[in-house]
Amino acid sequence: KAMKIIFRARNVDETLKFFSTYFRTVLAMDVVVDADQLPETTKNEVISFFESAPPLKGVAEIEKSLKEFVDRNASSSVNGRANRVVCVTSGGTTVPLEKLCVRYIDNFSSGHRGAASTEYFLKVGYSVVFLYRRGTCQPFCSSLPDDPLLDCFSVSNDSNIEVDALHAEIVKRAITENRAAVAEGILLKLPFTTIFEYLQILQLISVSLRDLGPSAIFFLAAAVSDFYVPWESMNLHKIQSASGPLDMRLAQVPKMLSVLRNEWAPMAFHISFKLETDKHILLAKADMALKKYKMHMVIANELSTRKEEVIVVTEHEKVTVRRDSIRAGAEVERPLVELVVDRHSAYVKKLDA
Ligand code: PAZ
Repeated sequence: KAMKIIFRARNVDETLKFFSTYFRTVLAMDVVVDADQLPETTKNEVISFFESAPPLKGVAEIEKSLKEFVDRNASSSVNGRANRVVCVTSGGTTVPLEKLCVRYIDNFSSGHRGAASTEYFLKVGYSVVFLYRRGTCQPFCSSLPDDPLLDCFSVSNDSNIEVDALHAEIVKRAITENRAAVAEGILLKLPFTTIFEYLQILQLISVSLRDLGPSAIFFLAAAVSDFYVPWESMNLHKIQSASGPLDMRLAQVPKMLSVLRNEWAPMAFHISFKLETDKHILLAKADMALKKYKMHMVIANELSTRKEEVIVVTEHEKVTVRRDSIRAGAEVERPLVELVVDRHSAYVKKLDA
């Protein structure tokens, strides 16, 4: 049975765990949290995160490419596209343990969700800034084998390199569609590795897209670390094992979702993701994120079933979106992006009215 619980909590996570052990599924939970009990996301925390972060490499280049991208896509007549832009984040951030980094903590994400969603957004007329973790899945490449260079190509008798007949179609499609999107200026790819790079580039993107107002979507599918080692307290050299067990304190990453939502791009349509392994707390956590960060949508998914279904949580509805299991090659990202586009259009229309 569904039950709506309203409570005042000191520790929301603990209380949620308590309820979920007694009731099989917590469907909705209105949480009233004392402001002073929340881990404070003050402007100062955010400022000090950025001030103490290592300088972002290639920042002028990134700003230039963003400016060109926005100039090209801000007008509604580009290739018949309706100035709709989405920033898709994809893959996991790393947390370096040393400045000259040998070891790091990683976040799980193959980047498939972000790459596949990018393809569908492009198909329905959006231009995409794809902020992705280096080495993770790329748009138009999901059908390629893991090691395309070694698996798809052979050296012929005359020492030319040829694509094997078996893979010719998918290789041709990956190359032509990717190059066409980049050349047309409707796909801008920006790579990151660390949590510092991710947040620094996300800030640059959001500030660049701010003038697009409600026409821009943030589709935040990347798995972002909650904890990190502040740069100033980080070892320069490789941590040595001779001094015994490692005792390290991780600081909390400031909750940038609130800053993105309220300051960096306040008019945009904001979608965050919530991944859990315990299905009993998934929806309540998604509900909580929706309210706490004032997201327009939170997309809830469980680790083991994330390729089959997701639940789209908004203020007014919870919609389960499933992969069409009858159609070969069907992905859950297709109906998901269709739903996002529908709700985004309604949002733009409402603000325009
Ligand atoms: O990248 P992928 O396709 O393997 O997985 C996608 C995902 C689970 C990382 C994404 O859907 C998601 O939930 N991202 C946010 C994770 C989080 O709660 O931090």
